[in-house]
Amino acid sequence: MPPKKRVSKKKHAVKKKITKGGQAMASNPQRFTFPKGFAWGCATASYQIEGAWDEDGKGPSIWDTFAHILGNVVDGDNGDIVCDHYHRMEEDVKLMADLGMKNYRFSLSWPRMFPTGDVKNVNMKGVDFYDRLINELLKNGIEPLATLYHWDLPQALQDKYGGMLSKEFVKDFTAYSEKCFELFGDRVKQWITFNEPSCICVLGFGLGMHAPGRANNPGTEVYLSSHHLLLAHAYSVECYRKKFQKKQKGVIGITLNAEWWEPVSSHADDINASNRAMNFTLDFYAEPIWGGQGEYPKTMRDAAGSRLPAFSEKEKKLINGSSDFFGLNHYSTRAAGRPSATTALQCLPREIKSLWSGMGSAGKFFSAIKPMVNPFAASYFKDMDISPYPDPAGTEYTTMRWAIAPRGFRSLLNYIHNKYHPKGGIIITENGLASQEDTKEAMEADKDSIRIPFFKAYLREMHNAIAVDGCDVRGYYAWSFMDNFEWSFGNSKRFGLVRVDYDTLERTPKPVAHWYKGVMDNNTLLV
Ligand code: GBH
Repeated sequence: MPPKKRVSKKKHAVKKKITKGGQAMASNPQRFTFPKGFAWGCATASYQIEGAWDEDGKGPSIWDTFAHILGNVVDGDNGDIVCDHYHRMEEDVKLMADLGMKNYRFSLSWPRMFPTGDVKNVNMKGVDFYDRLINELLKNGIEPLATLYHWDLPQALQDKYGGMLSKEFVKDFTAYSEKCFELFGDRVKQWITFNEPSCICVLGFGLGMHAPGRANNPGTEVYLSSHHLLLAHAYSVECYRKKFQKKQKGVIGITLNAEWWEPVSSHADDINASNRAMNFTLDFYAEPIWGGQGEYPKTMRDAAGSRLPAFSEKEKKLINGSSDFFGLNHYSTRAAGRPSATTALQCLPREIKSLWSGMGSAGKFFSAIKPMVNPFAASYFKDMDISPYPDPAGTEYTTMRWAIAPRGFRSLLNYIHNKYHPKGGIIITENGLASQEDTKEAMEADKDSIRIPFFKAYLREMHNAIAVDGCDVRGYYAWSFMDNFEWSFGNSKRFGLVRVDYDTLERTPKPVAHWYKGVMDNNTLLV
């Protein structure tokens, strides 16, 4: 057991359970059964696991380029090999089946199949890989859920017209998605267009922390890239619905990421700030799709003015209702309050300062915050106009420095359910944690006393949201099947249910994987 942390008893009852829960099961565990047909599984993404970055005709993606530049990723790690899933796919699917997976969410690498981004130029070896993966999954009784875009844009399209900054992206993405429906839609019945628009646009075009690494014009490029992304999503969904859905009988949607933002006090200004934080992160992408009007949140339109492009009447109709379910990735909770000079600079993901100082890339940090502190520069962060505040005393963190706050998960589910009532329900397409407690010795001793309590607490709150609050949640995918390339953090953060030894590439299920199998097999959580 790790040393006990300071936890204030009254305010953090749930957290107390986390530290004490451990492996030890109470003699009379409580049973929490999920709705019939609830979909359980796990998730990965192409660039994070596949490796084989330039093999068999694959073209480079913007993440290949970004990771190959020293100073962008911790320890100079990259996705060249990582888990080598490309060469070990059959073995990995077999392990998934052994671990009781019923559903598997993976992503398709656009440049592996279409090296220049153009669908007229197809790389059959890349197509063949996903063909085999899908067949292998089905053979093992695992239902595939395919994400079309999990961040690895063909570099060729970035070079050609600036990627998502250009409206040309919309038609290229739509054409790419159509090809995927054609190629795989006979077997893939669940599609996600984009994984986490907010990460793509805010981290990629606002902070430069993700590919394509831009931070110079966060007052325009965050909005422009988001706008094109949403249009690409809407046209792709229209294509699926018009040409494929009736015959293939699948569903298509999008996955948004969101922290739950809590007001730091009950003061009206702080409550207002926490609402703005929700608007600028989640509602930015959710309102156009589920808000009924096909429009961005009013707070955002007011703050950004003409820097936030407007949808035409035709586009509004197209985007409104363009998702058959609400895909949600959720990891943590933060506190927001009215802007204050001393906390303004914290309006960054919590981990970012440690990231850039740890890499000796202090320069990147300063260039990212420059537009925020320059009174003449426009910035998405200034438009948001809030300050994040420190977490409540006693908060525990994962190794990403994200607060462990399971109750925020329940609040977020209620927020989405009550605000949007998404048809097709909410599917948790990612939730999980990075923890360092994964040495072989610890695992052999079945000592994973951080991950299991984390999942227990989060699943418990998801059950509350469903059974007590009436939220319509239909599925849950743990992030991630195995340790993998954690973007700017490289291989240093381990999110896997399965451990990967990056020297030998050996896979070893962590204790949490066996525990999770029990939950999935019985559709029931024991606490
Ligand atoms: C997901 O993104 C990705 O889809 C996946 O590829 C990735 O490996 C996984 O999660 C784990 O990171 O400082 O509290 O404001 C994660 C989205 C965006 C979640 C930034 C945390 C900042 C936390 N993340 N956010 S906070």
